[in-house]
Amino acid sequence: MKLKERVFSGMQPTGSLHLGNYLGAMVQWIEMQKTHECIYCVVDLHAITVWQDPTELRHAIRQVTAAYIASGLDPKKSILFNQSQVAAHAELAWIFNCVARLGWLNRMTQFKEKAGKDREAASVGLYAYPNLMAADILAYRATHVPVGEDQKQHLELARDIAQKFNNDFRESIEAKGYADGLFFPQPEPVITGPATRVMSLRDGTKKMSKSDPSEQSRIALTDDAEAIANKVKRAKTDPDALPSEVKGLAGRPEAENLLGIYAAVTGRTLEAVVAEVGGQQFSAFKKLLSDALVARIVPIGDEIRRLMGDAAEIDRVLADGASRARAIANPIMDEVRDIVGFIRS
Ligand code: AQP
Repeated sequence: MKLKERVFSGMQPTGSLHLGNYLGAMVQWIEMQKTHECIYCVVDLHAITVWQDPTELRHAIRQVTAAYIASGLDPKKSILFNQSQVAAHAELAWIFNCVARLGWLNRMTQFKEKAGKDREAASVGLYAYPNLMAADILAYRATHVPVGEDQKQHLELARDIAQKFNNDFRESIEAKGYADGLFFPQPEPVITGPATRVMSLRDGTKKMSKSDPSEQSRIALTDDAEAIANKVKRAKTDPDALPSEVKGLAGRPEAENLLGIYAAVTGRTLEAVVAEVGGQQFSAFKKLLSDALVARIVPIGDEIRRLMGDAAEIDRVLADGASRARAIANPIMDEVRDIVGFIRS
């Protein structure tokens, strides 16, 4: 990829980040900051699409920021801030609410999953969530979005919104000197983390998630060695020994998930770890897995706790990031206002 490209991504401060967030997205974020201009956001506006206690939300915003830094994000190199400090996100989201079609949003599976049976009681924000996500990315005209597999559908919608905006306002866009009518880029998903879909430790068919009521379903980045060992020990398995070939994982979602996690945290392929542990019972393999997780995750948790000891410093990092983010988004938003036909002073 060329250096001109711009990266945007974010995570919700809805609780402690977990192994899925880390392996599905964060590892890729850290990789991309070596080669790209990167903007990484704590998406607090997204978080309030479901109820958040204000005191807990403030804590979670700082904790997710600390987790970004503890995982290897360099706030001097990358731009790191919380979404609500940059008004462009909410403003562009409103414009996109008027560009996106109801039929497009009706197809979003995440809304269906999160709203559950009582759709009438879900917030309007939860429904319009993908429009805000498109605004997050396009307010910076970002070209690449490193995410886990579950965000693929939302990214496709962001691409549709960019294209419809470019088509709807083609004349205006060309009048501003964009000869090709391309104001917004088509943002590309980068779904290449070491494990793009980490599953629950309690059910190999369900995504590991912050909002799962069972703490046992996920490894939090703040878990200590004992908690990690216990969760791995209690992780759901099946009665058979581990297969000695990858194809032997078919129809065994828990085995596939645990081996996938082991491969990802030790930086190897699934084939390589199957060759190492094939034929073992789960009990022996779980010891290896828990040692590998402890070695990788516990130092991150220790660093999160250290950083959380200085809330003022975290707030300072967020303020600095927000001002750098505004410097990119504000001129883009001025152009958007002109393109749409608003008057500005
Ligand atoms: N289980 C997962 N495996 C791989 N990647 C994952 N991501 C989330 N869960 C997994 C990726 O982490 C990034 C941030 O996600 P988010 O916080 O914005 O919200 P989410 O996708 O809805 O994550 P959660 O943990 O499931 O949160 P809740 O429970 O609050 O909804 C994204 O790139 C996502 O793909």
